[in-house]
Amino acid sequence: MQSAEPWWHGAVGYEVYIRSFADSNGDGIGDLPGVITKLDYLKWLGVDIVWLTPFYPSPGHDHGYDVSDYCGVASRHGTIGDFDALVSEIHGRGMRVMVDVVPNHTSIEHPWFSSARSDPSGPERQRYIWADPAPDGGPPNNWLSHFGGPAWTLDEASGQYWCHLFLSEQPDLNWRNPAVRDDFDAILQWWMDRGVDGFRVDVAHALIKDAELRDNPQTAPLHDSMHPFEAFAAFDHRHDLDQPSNIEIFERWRQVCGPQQVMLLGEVNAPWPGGMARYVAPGALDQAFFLRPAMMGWDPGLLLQMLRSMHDAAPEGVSWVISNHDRPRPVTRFGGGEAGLQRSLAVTTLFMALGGTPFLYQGEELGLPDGVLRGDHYDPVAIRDGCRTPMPWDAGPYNGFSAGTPWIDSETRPQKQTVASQRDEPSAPLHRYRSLLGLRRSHPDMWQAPLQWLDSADPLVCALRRGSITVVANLSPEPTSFGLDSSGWQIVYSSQEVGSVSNSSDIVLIPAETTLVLKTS
Ligand code: TEU
Ligand code: CA
Repeated sequence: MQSAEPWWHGAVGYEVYIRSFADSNGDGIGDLPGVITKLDYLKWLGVDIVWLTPFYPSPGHDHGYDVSDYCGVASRHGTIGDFDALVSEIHGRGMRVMVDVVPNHTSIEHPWFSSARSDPSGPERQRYIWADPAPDGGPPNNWLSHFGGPAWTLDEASGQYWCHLFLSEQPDLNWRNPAVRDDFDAILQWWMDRGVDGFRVDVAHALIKDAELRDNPQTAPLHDSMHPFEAFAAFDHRHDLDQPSNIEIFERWRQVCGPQQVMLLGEVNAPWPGGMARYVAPGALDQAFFLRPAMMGWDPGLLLQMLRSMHDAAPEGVSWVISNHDRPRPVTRFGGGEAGLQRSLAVTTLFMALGGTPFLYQGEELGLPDGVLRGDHYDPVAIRDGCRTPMPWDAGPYNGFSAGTPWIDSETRPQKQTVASQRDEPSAPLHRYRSLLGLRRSHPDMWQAPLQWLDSADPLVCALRRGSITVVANLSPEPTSFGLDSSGWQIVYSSQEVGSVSNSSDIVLIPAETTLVLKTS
């Protein structure tokens, strides 16, 4: 039976980076039983969807995004019995569970790759992308890996290169091969049979590659000191990313997952707004993460411009985030300290009034800056370690994350950054986020009523009305006033303390870098 509204309308999601969330057995690595112990917290916070990052068997070159068995649980994260228990505990609390599916590449240790590599003339070979060397013996084309160096590694035995848009230990699947498509249908079905409510699709924009493996045009010079992401950005990725036939794969998945039942949420990094919107057209993905706000520094003019155009191109199709496990935390990116927190909250408050499903990344609700590493980098591209340090539960050893030694060596967080301390402090970020999540429940107009943008002369001010709710985001460094068409209003939420506000006029005063949610009568 199909209900009129997809179940995720009005929902708020929460990303659990499994390695660093909660360790139940003292081996220093977060696990599924650990997540179970924190579900009451997530429910209390107001989370509707729990997204679990990969917990599948994996040699761990990319912390689980190199999968060697798509239908299993790595012993470091628990057992399949633990997974089933977690699903039932999540459902028992009226929440939903989303798992990651990683279709662009497998682990180098996946049995498919072992077969493909060992028998160059066998049918299994075609599951991956192989090519002969260029005439000079080098890589077949100029494609780069996101993580540095060429996107090709030579298999000496066969004399051919395999393609990998990430690490060499993450060989890319050949999505032009029907066998690969069939396998993933079965993988989705396998997890749906275990009760998952949605899939987050890793690098959804990259599955199909140019059939002729043509060179990408280079758009900027390369130099040795470039970070891999900068080198990657020095090319026009017209032949390795965002090929039009990517969408066919998700149209097929839509059939497998059923309309409006199992949510398909893509990690899509395509040109916006039109390129992004194609992935969430009817019959394909339900939503796509719009990751730009999670990648940028504080540039509110650009942020608001992207937000308006992206929202209008796909009003219900964008999942709004400023944080995930791949980039420095927003408090840090947006200027650090109180300013970083205030800006993060102002933006997230605005996100709560848009179509699509906003997601928080673990610890965002505590206003955390990046963690500070004590040892070497663990991440192949270094910049992702600071957001992956353990979730600070309390002021005990390792902030209560583990009774053993955490997999990542980082400084203990100060007490006021912990869940235990913030729960007892009504003015702490945790309570601000909790009230914010609660708004979607107490004021369903915020996501249900038709959205109408309100004019503002200032490009750093964004205002919208949805039924009885008006949201005004003042992202400028100066206070501002905003004219309403009614003098009957009250503030139902403010992203920071605004003190006593007179509501006897039709002008509302908004402090700098603050978003207000108003109810009008
Ligand atoms: O990230 C994909 C990814 O790295 C891109 O979004 C990239 O950041 C962007 O294109 C910059 O050019 C996903 C996972 O979230 C990440 O943790 C994995 O390492 C990666 O895929 C590979 O599976
Ligand atoms: Ca553990």
